[in-house]
Amino acid sequence: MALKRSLHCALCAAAAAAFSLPAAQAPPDLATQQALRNFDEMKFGMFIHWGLYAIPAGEWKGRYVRGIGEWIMFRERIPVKEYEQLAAQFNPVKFNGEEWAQLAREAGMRYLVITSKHHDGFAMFKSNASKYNIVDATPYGRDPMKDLSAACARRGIRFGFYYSQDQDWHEAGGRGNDWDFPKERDAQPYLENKVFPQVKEILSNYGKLGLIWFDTPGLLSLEQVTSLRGMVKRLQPDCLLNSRIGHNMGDYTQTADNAIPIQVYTQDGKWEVPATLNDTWGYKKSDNNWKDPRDLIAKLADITSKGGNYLLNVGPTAEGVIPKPSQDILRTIGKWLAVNGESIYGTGPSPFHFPDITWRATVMPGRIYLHILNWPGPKLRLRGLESEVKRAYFLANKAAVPFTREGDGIDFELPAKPVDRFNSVLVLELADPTPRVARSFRADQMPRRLDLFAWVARLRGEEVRYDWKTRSATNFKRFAQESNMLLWYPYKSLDGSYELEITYACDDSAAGGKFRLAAQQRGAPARSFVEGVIEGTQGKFVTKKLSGKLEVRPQTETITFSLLEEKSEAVKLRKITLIRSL
Ligand code: JFZ
Repeated sequence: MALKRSLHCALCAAAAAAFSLPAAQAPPDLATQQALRNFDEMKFGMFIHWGLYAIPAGEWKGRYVRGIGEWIMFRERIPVKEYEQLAAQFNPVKFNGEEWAQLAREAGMRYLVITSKHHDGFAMFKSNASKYNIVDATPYGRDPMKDLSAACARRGIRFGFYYSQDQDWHEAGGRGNDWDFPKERDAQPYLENKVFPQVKEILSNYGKLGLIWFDTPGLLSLEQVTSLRGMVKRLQPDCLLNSRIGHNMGDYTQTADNAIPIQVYTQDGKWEVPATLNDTWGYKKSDNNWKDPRDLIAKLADITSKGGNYLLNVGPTAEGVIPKPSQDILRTIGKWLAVNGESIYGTGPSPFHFPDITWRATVMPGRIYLHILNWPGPKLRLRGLESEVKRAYFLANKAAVPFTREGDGIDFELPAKPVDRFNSVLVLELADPTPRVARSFRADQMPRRLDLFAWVARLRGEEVRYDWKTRSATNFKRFAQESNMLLWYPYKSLDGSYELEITYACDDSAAGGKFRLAAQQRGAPARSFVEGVIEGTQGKFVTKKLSGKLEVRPQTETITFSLLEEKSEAVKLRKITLIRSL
């Protein structure tokens, strides 16, 4: 129980921090503004979680450990003295910085962020501030970050470091380790002796850094975070800082892990979605729940069209190898980008809101790219575009697409089969440099009936699955232990009282379980929720109205779907619909 409670608290602090917005007080300085523009153009980056946790790889003393792999020390309450011994075994002889950077390049990734020090406190670079580092404490005895940063520079890939500034389970002054150290902690000596010197090292010894990715801020004071930010900007004025530095001191916003805003989100500046290819960040040998490249390619278009960047993670093994399935997935995405990159890199977000999951849109001066993610059949109807369309053609093969204006929309005549099996990009050449869109279709106007599709939700928990064929999420196992659930992130786009519909399918034999739809606000213990019972539908998709209303406010962080009883874990949830009360 104690274990559970403190894990929960650690995650709470992390979750609260993820929603802090970038410093809005003063406009960013010129160096930061320019860096943000470059960052916005890149769209797609590689995240790498690599550390000692790759040795146990999700198993401790022969037992499987649930949860993300890099948290194993915390989950198992492994004493520092015991965990430290992993360093003596760490010998990634197969590491090759050129290969990693080359993979990022082939994937079409424009930047790369790697863990310099994760919560376990072990530095994956040569550090004079702490002997607990890869050069001084392992048989490997070399600094892989030297090779990797140089290999990235050679390929024009922006290089950045992840650094866990607050949590450090190896130090008494770091947050998180209450099994070795007293609960009372003095962060200042830890900051002065480890964090500040190490952050100075990573800023001084690896060339220009595109960004430093801080994480799970939690408990550092405003003064402490201010000095951390000041130090970074003095050493490298155009090094960006993410919002997980804490106290709104970041240059751009991090969403929660794998969390994508439901609609276009631009009013708080630039943001980035960190996401996994399976269910862990650090390597876990049993985790083979690989995401479908189709899903990742579609998510890249989804995120870009909403104004964000996508940071996709790989977890190399203790030998220094990026798992083959990860490599294959990334190269598949890279092939799509090699043909369709024009519709992603350097584009602006959609001028439209999204009525469903058929398409997404990105823009360049004089053109709209329609990313067709779910093939609609022989006709695609786009409503609300007032600009004259001069020409429409597929980016992949330049084949012209006939279209006619009809009422408030344009009907495009599509071929029988998608041009690309993942995302067929339709280019619209406009008479206007900036698309003119009728007011009620604009990105900042939500329709009265708004569908929240399962595909747009974050799937939380190791068991929940999304099925492209039925366009639904299922397998809500472990409802009590791990809160397997779907979460949607409205990011200020909703305000009001909403009636609800739910579209799902359930075999009669699995019917009867209670479910809950909830809207949760930051810092507010009371939340609005509506409950219902999953009724049998003989396996067919049906839409049912719920009784009760959901209160959603601009500051609502998440709308969630969860099952309260095991019974109906096989329910297939396609979407919930919010209908704004007048
Ligand atoms: C953090 C780390 O604890 C984790 O190990 C990994 O490095 C990940 C990228 O970041 O985990 C978080 C941080 C924030 C949230 C969730 C997990 N959040 O805000 O929801």
